Order: sequence, then C-alpha cells, then structure tokens
Amino acid sequence: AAVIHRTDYQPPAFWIDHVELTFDLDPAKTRVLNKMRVRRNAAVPAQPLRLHGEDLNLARVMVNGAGTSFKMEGAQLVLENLPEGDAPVDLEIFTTCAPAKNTQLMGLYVSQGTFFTQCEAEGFRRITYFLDRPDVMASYTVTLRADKAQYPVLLSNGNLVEQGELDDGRHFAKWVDPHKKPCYLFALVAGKLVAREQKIRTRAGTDHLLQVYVRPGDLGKTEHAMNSLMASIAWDEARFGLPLDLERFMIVATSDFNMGAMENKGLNIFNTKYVLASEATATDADFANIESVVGHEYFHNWTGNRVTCRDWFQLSLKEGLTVFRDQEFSQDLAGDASARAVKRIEDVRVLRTVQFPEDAGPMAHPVRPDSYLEINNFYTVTIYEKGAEVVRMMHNLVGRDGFAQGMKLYFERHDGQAVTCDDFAQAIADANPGSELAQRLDAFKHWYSQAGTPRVQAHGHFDAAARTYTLTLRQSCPATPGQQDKPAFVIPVELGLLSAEGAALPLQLQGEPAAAGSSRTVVLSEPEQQWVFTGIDAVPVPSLLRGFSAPVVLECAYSDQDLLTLLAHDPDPFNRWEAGQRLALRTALAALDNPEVVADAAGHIAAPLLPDAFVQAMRSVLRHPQLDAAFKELVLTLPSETYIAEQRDVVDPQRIHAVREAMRAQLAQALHDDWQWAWEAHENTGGYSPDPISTGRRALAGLALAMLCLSAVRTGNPVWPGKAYQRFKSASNMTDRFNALTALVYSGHELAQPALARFHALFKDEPLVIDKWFALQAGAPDRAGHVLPVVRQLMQHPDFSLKNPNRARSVIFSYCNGNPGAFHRADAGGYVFWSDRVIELDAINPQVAARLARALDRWRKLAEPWRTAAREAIARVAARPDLSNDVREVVTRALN
Ligand code: HT7
Ligand code: ZN
Repeated sequence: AAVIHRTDYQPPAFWIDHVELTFDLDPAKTRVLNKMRVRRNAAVPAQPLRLHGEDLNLARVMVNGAGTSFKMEGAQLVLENLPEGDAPVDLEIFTTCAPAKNTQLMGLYVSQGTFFTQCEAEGFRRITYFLDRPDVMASYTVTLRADKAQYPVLLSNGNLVEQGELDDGRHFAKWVDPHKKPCYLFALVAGKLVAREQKIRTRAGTDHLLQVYVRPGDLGKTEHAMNSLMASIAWDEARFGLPLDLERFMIVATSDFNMGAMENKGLNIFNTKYVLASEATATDADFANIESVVGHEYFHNWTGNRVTCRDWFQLSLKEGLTVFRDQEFSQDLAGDASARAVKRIEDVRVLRTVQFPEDAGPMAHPVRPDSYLEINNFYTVTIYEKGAEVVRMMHNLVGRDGFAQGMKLYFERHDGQAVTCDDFAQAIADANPGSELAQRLDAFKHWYSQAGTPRVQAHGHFDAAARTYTLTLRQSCPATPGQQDKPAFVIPVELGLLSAEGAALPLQLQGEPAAAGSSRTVVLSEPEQQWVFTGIDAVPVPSLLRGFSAPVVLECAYSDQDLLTLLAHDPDPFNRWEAGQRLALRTALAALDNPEVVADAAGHIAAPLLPDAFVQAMRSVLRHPQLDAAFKELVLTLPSETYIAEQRDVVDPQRIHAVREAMRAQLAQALHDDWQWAWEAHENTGGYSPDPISTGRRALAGLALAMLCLSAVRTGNPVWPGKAYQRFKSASNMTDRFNALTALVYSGHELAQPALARFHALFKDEPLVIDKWFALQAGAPDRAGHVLPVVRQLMQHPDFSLKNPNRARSVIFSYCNGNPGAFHRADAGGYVFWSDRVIELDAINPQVAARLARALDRWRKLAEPWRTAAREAIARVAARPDLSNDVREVVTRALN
C-alpha cells in the first residue's frame, strides 16, 4: 500500500448524483444491488471510472442497462469504456458480502444478531463499489429486505417512504434521504430493536420525531441519552442558529463498535457505552460522556454533514470544530463559572496527558496532516482535541459574537459543499475584519500545518523606579517528524497580575490610554515579544495562559511562594488549579532527581516528599468554605504518572510510580482528619441526579474514601476499609458503589476480593458494568508485579472476548495504556504481553490493534532496561509479514 499525500489531491473524475441501493440482508451472504447515476466531471481531463471496493464478491456490472467490459486493478473496479461527454450514465453493480465474518466492524457487520454499518472513513467500499471519498455527494434511496421475524426493524438514512411484506416471511422498508451526502455518512441497521420516542417542536416551530433504538432490555436506560439529544437540538439553535433539518432523527446503540459513535445523516450509530445509563449501572462520568457524545454527533449534522471535508486530510475541519462545539455545549449546560472551569480543566488534562505526548512522539502530525498510510490511524487526539483548541483560539481572538458571525458566513458560503480547513479559517476571519485573527491569518494557520507543542518561556522584570513590570515571552517549537524549523505561531496569552497578597492589579500597557480590567489577552506572534505594564508598585505575580488560552507548554520561573499565592487567590480557576499542579509536579521532579529518595524492595518510599506548605495549601483548599467540591477534587488529585513522565527526557516508570504513590500516601496521612471531614460532609448527596453539584460532591467523597482507605492500609486500621465495604454494598448508585470498590482495590485491602466477586455477581448481565469490573482490575496499582498475572487470568474469564472492542479495551488497554506502573515491568513481561495482543488483535480488527500498538509510542524516552526491551517488542511486531496497514504504519513510525 502507498502513502497518500495531501498535495496530491485531485478533484474526482466523475460525480455520482444519485444512488439506489437494494439490500437482501443475510448474515452469511448479503446481496447488494447498487444503481448509480454517474456523470463525468467536465472540469478534469477524461479518464476511466475507478471505483473503490474491498472484500466484495462482484457478480454483475451493467452500463445503461447492458453488460459492459471492466477490469480489476488491485481492489479497484475500472470502467474504461463509459460513453464520452457529460450525459449521465446509469451504472448497475451487483455484489455480495459476508457481514457475519466481518470482525473489523467496518462496512456491514453483525453484532448480536443485528446488522450495523460503519462507513467512515472508508467502510462504504466494503458494502459496494463506489467513489469512496468525501467530496462525492449523492442522494440516496435505500431498500432493505430481510426476514421479518429476525429483523423486524429496518432503518436507513432519511425518511421511511414505504414498507411491506414479501414472500417467505421477509419484509422490506424503503428509505429516501432528502439530503445529498458523502458515502461515509450512509448507514443501515436491521434487527430486533425497540425505541424510546419523543416528538419535539423546535423554536422555529418545526415538528420532529426523535428515536433512540436499543435492544429490548435496555429501553429503561435511554432517558438520559434522549434528554441529551433534546438539549443538543435546543443548544445548537440557541447558540448558533442551526436548526434540525430532518423530520426524523435516530440514534441506535450497538455493543460492538470501534469508536464512540458515528454521525451518519439522521441515523447516528453509537457504542452502547455512550447511550445506556441508569443510576444503578452508570457513573457520573458515564452520564457526562453520554451528554457530550450525543451532543458531538448531533452537532456534526451541521459541522461535518451539511458542510463536509474535501478530503480526509481536512478531518479536523469537522472533528476539531465539533469537539469545540461539544465542549462549549457541556460548559453551557454545566452552568456557573466554577462548573465551566471544571469542564475546562478536565478537557485540558486530556489534551496534556494524551495529545502532548502524541505531538512529541513518532506519530506526531499537524492538525491538518500531510500524509498517511491508513486514514484510520489519524482519528487522533491531535485532530480532535488539538483541533478544538485551534478553533477555541479563533473563537477567543474574534470574541463570542464574532465567532457566531464567522460560523454564519461559513454556512452561507459552504452549505452543501466539501471544503478545507483554510475555507473555515477564512470565513471566521472574513466575518471579523480588523480582528487579530484577520490581521495574522496566514501566521495563525501554522497551527494547522505545523506539528509539535510550542513552548513559551516567560520572564518578568519589575522596575521599582519606573513602576513598570515588563513581561517577555519567547516561543519555540521542538522538531517533529519531517518538520525541523518552524515559523512562529500566533499564541493568544490571556493573563493577569496579582499582588503578593493576591489582589488583582490593573493591566495598563505602556502607551495605552486606559487600563483594561484585570484580565486581558496579549498575542505572541514573534519569536520574542515584550509588554510593559505601568503603575505597578511592587513585584507582581503573573497569572499567565489563563483558561489555558493556547495549547502550549508555559515555562515560568515561579517561586513556591508565587504558586501558593496563585493557588490561594487567582481569580482564574484554571490557573488556580494549575498552580497546585505545578507545585505537586515540582515536588515529584525533585524527588525523582534526588538520589537520597530510595524505594524499598516493595517499591515504597517512606520519606515524606511534600513540603509542609504544600500540604497546608491542600488543606486550605479542601476545607475552603466557598470552593465547589468538584474543583477541590481536581486540585487535590496529583498530576498523573504519564504527565510526570512527559516532563522528563529519560523516564524510569517504576520510580515515577513509586514517587507519586509516596506523595499520595503522604497526602492521605497528613490530611487524614480533613479527608474524614470531607467524606462526612459530602458522602450523602440525596437522591441521584447527575448535575454538576451532586457530581462534584460524589467525586470529592470518593477521593476522600480512597485516601482514607490508603492511609488505613498503611497503618493497619480496619475502620475505613470496613466503611468502604459497607458503602460498596449499600450504595444506591453506581458512582458511589464503584468509588467504594475502587478505594478497596487501589488500596490493596483484603476486602477488595470479596467486593469484586460480589460486584461481578450483581452485574453479570450488564456488559458495560462488567467492562468496568475488568478495567478496574487491569488498571489497579501494581503490588509486587501482581497485575500482569491478573490480566492474563482476566483474559481467560468466560466473559472476556477479544472480538468485542469494549471488552478488549477494558482489559488490554487499561493495562497497557492506562497502568504504566504495572505495564513497564523490568522483566519485559508487559511488553511481551503487548506484542502478542497487537498481533492477535490485528488479525481480527486492525483499527483496534493499531490503537493498542501506540502504547509504546514513547519508548525512546524510557531508561534501560525498558528502552531496549520495548524496542525489541516493537520490532517483533514489525517483523510480521502479514500486518495490516494500520499496525504497520504505527510500528514503522515508532522504529524510524
Ligand atoms: N466521525 C466519527 C468517526 C468514527 C470512525 C472512524 C473510523 C472508524 C470507526 C469510526 N466510528 C466513528 C466519530 C466522531 O468523531 O463523531
Ligand atoms: Zn466527531
């Protein structure tokens, strides 16, 4: 297979205006009749029609009702003798495929007796021969025929126009989609499903039918998804003036799905994980994820479906923008400034712990990549989360109203088109002439073309005589594959200045007529720039990059006292949290470097690592009368092992684990009475509701219980583990129950085993809960290397299946990607396990295998003996002759 380059883009040689598909659904052999009306694209030189196909059995090809000659070039069906000129041609192609054998879950497949499709990015070619590219948009009429008893529900995009009975117990349904669409948005579903239905009238006064389809036993778990969908529809209309353009909007849940969900036009298909929720089976995090994924897929209806991507290099055009929109949706629904900040912190945590490492590793790529071997490998945190940050910077540079104007112009210009990231940026800039974005658009677009996380170094100089504070910002960006030297980025830095006592200072720039409040944004667009603030009477504490105003690493020589001031007083909640993280990180890095800090044979570090001032500051936050519980929980959670590792050039994963665990244990013990207070003050949240206040209370109570169990295990006191076990048994919701179970498992208490057994017995018929049960054990802190044998045992459990992506992720990914202390074993056992699983999975589902393959992306940073062992494990995978493109691309990049 060949690498595909962005600059090689050519418009299609043919258009497909209309498609009429007839499916005779059968798991073993489905027949697909594809009647297409095609015409030559007069704008490009005449050439043969080359249709994509994969794993299809071709039975017949007809042109204008007559047989025709054709040839196969690799997987492509080539028609060289189509009539000349631009008159439309009727093309008929008859193929069969085998959905029951489709373990890749791309194209048409069967999950628990129900047919589903997944066509993005290139799955439609596994259903029929087609121009499988997003810039070819057609109208679709789809007839589904199947056995009525086995497949009573037959769904496709658009509106149901006809249905009826056929011979032999079969029936049919005919669907017409009124909107033209690229084939990646095609979908069908057929099976035994039931639906929660809701009729709505929008602000604009139009009526619509909303449906959430699930397996019969799951109907009771669909209320939250339906509420989330209604909230999404109302939000898009209110915030962006974007209405629902369909009479019927359907969501269908499947338990076999490679990703989270798919925005097929009018027929979204979801992983059950992002649809099903009841208080007994889903945690607060599950409820929040459902809201955000339902929102995300719904928002694609405009950003992705109405305006789509010209080619897959433009993927972030729809994904970055839609993630930005779902983040804003969740923030708007969360309510007050504190709840918004909590969501922002959670989003930034993901960006920094997953995207920053990607941007520094072998798979680093720009938000708009330049090349790929397998497009499925580019559904990444860079395309999604960094892409959303790029949109967020534009939003902040032009303001909320300016951005809304930009979106309006974008749809006026491009509705119904397949366009590029440049088109989007141009529309936002053109709607805001004179804005910082419009003035620096070309430089701003480096965010699309340059990979790597920029570093911003900040230096402050106070001049007592002149009463000025000069802030110098300097930027640089590390080299990434294929990109050595990079021109400067446009980096909006929102900032404030605080006095040593924590008071907000006015921000008057030299030469400016009047002070501009106590928070403002400066735009760094040169390698180095200075800003002089006047009227400053004492050395201030700068609060920089408020709200994480740009996806950069900020380096600033803060003193501990500066950080304590920011932690106690910064009016920007993000930077308040950030100050606590910086203090904790500082301690962790100092301990890593200190040869006197040594772990015993069991991997424990006994010496106290956290300075008293830090412990005291954490106590003040925990006991603070005004701060919300959710925010406290974030501040009191130490930076992750992955995040700490990213700060080092050479990584000893075991030492990082030991240091972080020692810090956690110290925090558990030093704040024992405060944790007890926090538990007692927050554990009772009354009747269950997933609102931000109750969610925050449960999160803080959960952390308190975990800390109390941790210190109890260290001191041998049975009281708190006993209370955790009681809470585990009596909890009325999954969040409290699972937090109690986690506290027992993570503290390594002997009650963990009976609790795990009881949990499994209680929820054995709830696959999503059993996923949690598997994940908890595979992700537990390692004690004397016990996790790998547990993981191997879990894979022998009758409930385990490698074919189900959720289950594979719950065990294998939780261990390899989510448990560095247990995975990076000195005996290389973790790596051997990893390579075996990558190879095994690749034969079943290359997409899932390639995601797992990325667990060792950062192997070059590892200290010995891990580094050599990791390279050998990757080489072992790479040596397999029969790898998929998906895995081949990941391991080749890792080794080069
Ligand atoms: N746009 C959707 C992408 C997706 C996908 C891609 C490749 C393979 C399977 C997939 N399932 C869904 C998801 C989204 O961003 O909304
Ligand atoms: Zn998306």
